[in-house]
Amino acid sequence: MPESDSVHNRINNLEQHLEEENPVLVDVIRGFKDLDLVSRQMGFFSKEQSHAFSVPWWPLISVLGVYSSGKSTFINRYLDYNLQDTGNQAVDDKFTVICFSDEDRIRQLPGLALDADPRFPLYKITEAIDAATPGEGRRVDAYLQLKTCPSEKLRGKIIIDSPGFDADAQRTETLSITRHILDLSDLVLVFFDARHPESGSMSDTLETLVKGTIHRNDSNKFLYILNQIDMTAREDNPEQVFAAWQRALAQKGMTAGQCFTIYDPEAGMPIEDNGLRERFLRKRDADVAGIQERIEEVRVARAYRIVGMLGQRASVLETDVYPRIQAFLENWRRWVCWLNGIFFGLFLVCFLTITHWAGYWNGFSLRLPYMDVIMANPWGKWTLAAFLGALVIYIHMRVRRLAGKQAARKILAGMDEKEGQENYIRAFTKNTRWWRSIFRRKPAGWGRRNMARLAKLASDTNGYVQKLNDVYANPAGKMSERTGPLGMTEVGSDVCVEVSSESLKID
Ligand SMILES: Nc1nc2c(ncn2[C@@H]2O[C@H](COP(=O)(O)OP(=O)(O)OP(=O)(O)O)[C@@H](O)[C@H]2O)c(=O)[nH]1
Ligand SMILES: [Mg+2]
Repeated sequence: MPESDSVHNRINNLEQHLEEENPVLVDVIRGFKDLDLVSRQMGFFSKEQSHAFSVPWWPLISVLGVYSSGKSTFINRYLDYNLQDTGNQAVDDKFTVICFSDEDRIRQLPGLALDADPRFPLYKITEAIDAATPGEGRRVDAYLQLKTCPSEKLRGKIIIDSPGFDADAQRTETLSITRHILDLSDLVLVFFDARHPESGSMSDTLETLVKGTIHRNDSNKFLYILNQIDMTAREDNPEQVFAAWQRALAQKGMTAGQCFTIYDPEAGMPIEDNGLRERFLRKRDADVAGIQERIEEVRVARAYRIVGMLGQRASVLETDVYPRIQAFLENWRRWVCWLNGIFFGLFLVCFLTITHWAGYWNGFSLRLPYMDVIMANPWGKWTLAAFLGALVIYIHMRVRRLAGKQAARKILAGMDEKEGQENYIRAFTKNTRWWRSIFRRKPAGWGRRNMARLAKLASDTNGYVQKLNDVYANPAGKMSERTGPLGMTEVGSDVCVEVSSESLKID
């Protein structure tokens, strides 16, 4: 069964995007297509489904934090594009998902574009908004927008700019989207404002993005950034401001984490004193480079993770899906045999009792009324045989369906995960179609050709890892000690620096 036209187009589209941004992954997409084919032949996937749609192809870097702390300014500087509006009042009231496009201009699209497109991380976000406030999902455009930008820095990643945390104006929907984004993100930059260390927005940010996240098992994807540190140059007291900030973080339970102090030399007031400016710039450049390195790392880590996912999906088909379908088939077979026995047994007993009671038996010979007439007709016995045959087939078919439902209920009840059960139901239905013998042991789609396909996928996966190594384990050797076999989720996620006031001193 081929994929539907819309799936075909979407995958083509994805391939084109990846070709521009990360060509190694184009081969990986082909692997996913093979997996789709096997899944469809097993009946596990419909024409509308594809493994490629549930893969987060682009790593997500989200920028959150205090309002007016320079989040948008930082993104503009990073991308080298004047993409986001900036200003001293709360500027952003929406989340902006920013992704690469090689079009020579910036394009702005409504939130609906994000909700409806599985390539984007906020696919089906309306459901999360609706869960927070029923009916509010319709207003998705009020919360989200999409911008595309041709900045080279965006290749192979997605950045989300967010509205600042504002103690008074925060809405449940915004918090619910924030939580969603935190879960999806590979890296979260939490911005603080060195100008207003006591603001309500600051305490809100601390509460939600520090206290609420330090116990997550992915807490090391959070980078804490004290921005606009240039403002301390006038008083020359960056250490004091930093120490106060650290105390505020520690009060919320954070004792270790990655902290950076930065500023934007063009957005702030120029630092007159040459020596002071040099000191501030040196520290700032080192920290900005540190942040950029983390951003680069997540891109690489994500590419490996996607290859890992391909191998993992193939093995799930073999180790989870296949045994479940087989268990279903065994169950079904047993039920069909039992129910056939019961139905036909009952039928026989009823027939014998009624004919006996009606006196049609003479010893062991049965003389049914009209039998002579039927037998005398040249077509009579064939018609009778056809009628009886059809009756038997009809009963058998009903029994197969009933047994199918019973066996499916049993297998599904034993499954912990409730998601994806409709896929199993589809596969069960395919395996019990009327022409399939109940004695066939192998599930549909599990022929020699598909088994070879899966085996090839497993070996290709290793090849993809090697290709990624060729690209990323570059001569500088920066990534090489962290790259290993499949599933390299640890790349870029294991950095957790002890923070001391000393290590963050400017100079
Ligand atoms: N002094 C100084 N000002 C900065 C710095 N970075 C940004 N600004 C200024 O701070 C103001 C707020 O910057 P934005 O980038 O709009 O801040 P934001 O966090 O995106 O704000 P919201 O979207 O409203 O939450 C702007 O006027 C910037 O010019 C910095 O490093 N130092
Ligand atoms: Mg902003």
